[in-house]
Amino acid sequence: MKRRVHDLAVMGGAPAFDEHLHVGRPNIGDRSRFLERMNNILDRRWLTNQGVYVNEFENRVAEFLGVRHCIAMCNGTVGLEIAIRALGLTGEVILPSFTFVATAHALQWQEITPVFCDIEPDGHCIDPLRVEEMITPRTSGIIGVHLWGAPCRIEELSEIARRRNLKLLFDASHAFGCSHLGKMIGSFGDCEVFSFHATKCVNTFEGGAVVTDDDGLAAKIRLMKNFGFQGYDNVIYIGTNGKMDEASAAMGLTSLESMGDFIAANKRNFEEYERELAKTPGVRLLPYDRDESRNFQYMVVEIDEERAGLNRDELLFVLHAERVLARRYFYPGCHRMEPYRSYFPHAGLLLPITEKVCRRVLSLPTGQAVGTEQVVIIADIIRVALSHAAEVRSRLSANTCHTEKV
Ligand code: T4K
Repeated sequence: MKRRVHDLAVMGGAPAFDEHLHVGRPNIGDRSRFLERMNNILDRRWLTNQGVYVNEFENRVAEFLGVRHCIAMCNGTVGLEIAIRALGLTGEVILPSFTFVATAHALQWQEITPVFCDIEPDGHCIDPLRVEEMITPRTSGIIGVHLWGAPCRIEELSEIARRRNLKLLFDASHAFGCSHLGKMIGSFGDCEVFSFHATKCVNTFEGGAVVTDDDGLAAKIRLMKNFGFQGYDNVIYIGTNGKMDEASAAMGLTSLESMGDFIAANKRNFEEYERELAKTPGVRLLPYDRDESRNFQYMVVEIDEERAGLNRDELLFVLHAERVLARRYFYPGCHRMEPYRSYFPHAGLLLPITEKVCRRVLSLPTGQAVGTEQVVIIADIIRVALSHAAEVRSRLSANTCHTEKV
């Protein structure tokens, strides 16, 4: 435990942990069940191309979400790219800048202009009031991102999309297992896209899925993810290779079976962080709706420098020195990354909340690899550092603070 400021590693103390503690350590389900499935794959000699496990995974996901169609993908980014193309998006598409860069890249990759829109300060999702202002004659759609697993303002966005005749796609990469008004995220908008990357609550190593209730759209997406093949030798559509393989689906099925345990571990960690940090000045934990299902996959705090005494980057440095590899998800915002910062150098002028939130957010380690004892230590480091902010700051500035990866 770090009881005194001089116990902190940045002040000369020993690091709190022997090994690095990561954000995004994968959850591993029942190992023997996974290996059994891997043996079955090898026995069947059917490794990819819509195998038994991919079919089963798609059916289980669709059933769990209550949607008609789930099309498994090799990753979430390709899922977004295919969904964007299948929806016929062109020209400009409105999306938040405060997201993982894949959301913007999936558009730009197809030479569709991402138009960055500001977010709401509380939940960090796209602000429907700002969306309306960004619509031009070239706008063909809106992409909402259910950031941290909390839903966007789905009703308001759906109403705008309907009234302005725009397509509505949700990037639900963070929201598997989360609900909105009692309905699982997955059934909103024209379609929704999940990521099952290793760092997600339910993972398939690499993987993703597009889910929809629209039969025609689903048929198109299915063709597109398999080069446009309809039966042998017959290509009826432009397509790409977006297929999930059998090993990924085996991991996905195993992961789904343990999802309850994964979420319970995340929730337990969230509650521990909440108990430990609730009264720490300048540290805000994002609120969550207790009436809805949440996966607690990301443990996000906002650091208000004025009240905390240290800024987010100084605190990040303190944590890294203790071997706690907290992350600045999603800094600095897509609009400040290439190629967007060159294309739209003034985008930030319309994104005041994004700019502010980007400077404040910190993602802390959680998931099954992190226990409550570790959470208590991490919270302790934060509290001790902030309650001696002036001393810590002067030590950091003497050592010239570098906040990049350690
Ligand atoms: N939309 C949104 C809103 C997203 O958040 C994402 C992905 C996507 C779209 C695209 O979906 P995918 O195409 O990825 O399916 C990571 C993930 O790679 C990415 O999937 C995720 N979002 C993003 C938020 O986080 P990086 O660049 O931060 O990854 P990296 O390599 O720094 O790893 C993150 C941490 O996880 C590290 O601290 C180490 C740890 N880790 C990672 C892996 C892969 C492990 O401990 N074990 C592992 O196997 O993007």
